[in-house]
Amino acid sequence: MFANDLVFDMSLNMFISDINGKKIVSEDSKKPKVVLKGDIVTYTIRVYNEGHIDGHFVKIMDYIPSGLEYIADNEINIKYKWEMLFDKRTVVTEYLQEEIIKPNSYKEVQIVFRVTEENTSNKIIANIAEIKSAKNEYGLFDVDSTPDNFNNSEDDIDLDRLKLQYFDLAINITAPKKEVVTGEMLNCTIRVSNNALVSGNADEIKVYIPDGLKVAEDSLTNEHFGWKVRGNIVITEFLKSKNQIIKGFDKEIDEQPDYKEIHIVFEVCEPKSKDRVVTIKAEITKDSNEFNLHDVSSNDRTSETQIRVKYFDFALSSELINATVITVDKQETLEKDLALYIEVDGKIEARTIIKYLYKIQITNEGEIPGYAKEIVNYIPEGMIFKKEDNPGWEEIGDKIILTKALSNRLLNPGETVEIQIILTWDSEKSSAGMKRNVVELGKVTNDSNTIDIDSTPNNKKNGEDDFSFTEMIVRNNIRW
Ligand SMILES: [Ca+2]
Ligand SMILES: [Ca+2]
Ligand SMILES: [Ca+2]
Ligand SMILES: [Ca+2]
Repeated sequence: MFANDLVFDMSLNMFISDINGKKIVSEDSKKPKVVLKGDIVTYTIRVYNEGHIDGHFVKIMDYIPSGLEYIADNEINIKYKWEMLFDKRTVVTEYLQEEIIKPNSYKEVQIVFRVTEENTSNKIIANIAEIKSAKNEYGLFDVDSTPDNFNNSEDDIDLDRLKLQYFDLAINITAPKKEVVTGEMLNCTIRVSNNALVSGNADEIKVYIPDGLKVAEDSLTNEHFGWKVRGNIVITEFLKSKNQIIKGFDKEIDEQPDYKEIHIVFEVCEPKSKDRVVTIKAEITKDSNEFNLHDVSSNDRTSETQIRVKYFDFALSSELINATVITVDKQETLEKDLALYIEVDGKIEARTIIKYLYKIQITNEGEIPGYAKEIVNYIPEGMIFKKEDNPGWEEIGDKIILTKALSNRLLNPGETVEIQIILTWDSEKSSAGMKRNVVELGKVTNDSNTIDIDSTPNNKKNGEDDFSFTEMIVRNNIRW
């Protein structure tokens, strides 16, 4: 043997050979093996002789990573004579101490650990083994590595990796629009995606039916997805079936998480809340997966979306514009303030007629276009409605007149429209005193049948914004 043939070169190779008694045959030996907490993992460690002279007195060490627990009473560990060092983080075996490793051959040992890491992340656990010492009869150093120096660029150290399994579904509910009107059908989308490695099902989805929505009856969509109303909630098990399994998400392979989508159709109804904001909340209430793992994060198992129900609000106001006082010998028009209080000559021969002109304004103060189909005017006692003065108005009862003049006039939000009415006071037929002319919206409509937010048509209720009155005084000043 020549001097330059005296090459001493030992190397180490480690690989996971068994998980829970099942032999691991992997094409990609360095791809992490997925495990669960409690799994029993066996590593095989081989020491190769890549040199030209025998190797002796080989000791191997294993750096125990966090997440793995060394099992002292395991029969493989006993067989291979592993000893825990004082640091409790390293085990060493002298099992190969008596063996001679010939050039171009190897000897192996095994070591067994239990996985103690929780199934709450895709944490990688790397177990590392290194040659602690190796000798030869010439007292030579290894040509390319130093034992027990933890240098991962050398050939006397190696590792293999585990990856934790975990389960993580997430739900997301979306509405097709943010602003709705009553009576509208709202088709909401619920997507359940799988953010973790473990495949599983969202066995039960619950949606809380909010004030302002009801589950649409006779909806084929709701029937298809099997929604069942239970009081204030609506539930489906549509995603429970085998063909609705949501595949696990492997960040190294998949571009995006797998998901399944279902739909629910609501009908918008008048909300009770003042802000008319409706919050729809969906929740994954039951799930399953092959390992019976708990979902790691609870915050994404519920999802909320908000919509706003637009409001309808018509308002009416009226005021006196002027009054024209007509006597035998003169005609005079009094502007508003003067017109509110008029003294007339009470003598029978001094017959006086007063024509009161009012304006009535209707304003759309809401968010929905609509129509003022009917406007009602209650004529004060002693005042007279003359059809010839008011072509758009009809008498519909004793001292009640009505106009449909605006019934085809679409009033958009923010818009105001004005009409007029003339009422007559006649000293021959009318009494003196305070006169109160009352006007109210008689009927309003809109395409969504949304009711007015703060008033009811034709209920004659003082204080509502669709109700207005003007008080005039006529004083009959009798001078005989
Ligand atoms: Ca070496
Ligand atoms: Ca080394
Ligand atoms: Ca109103
Ligand atoms: Ca009213």
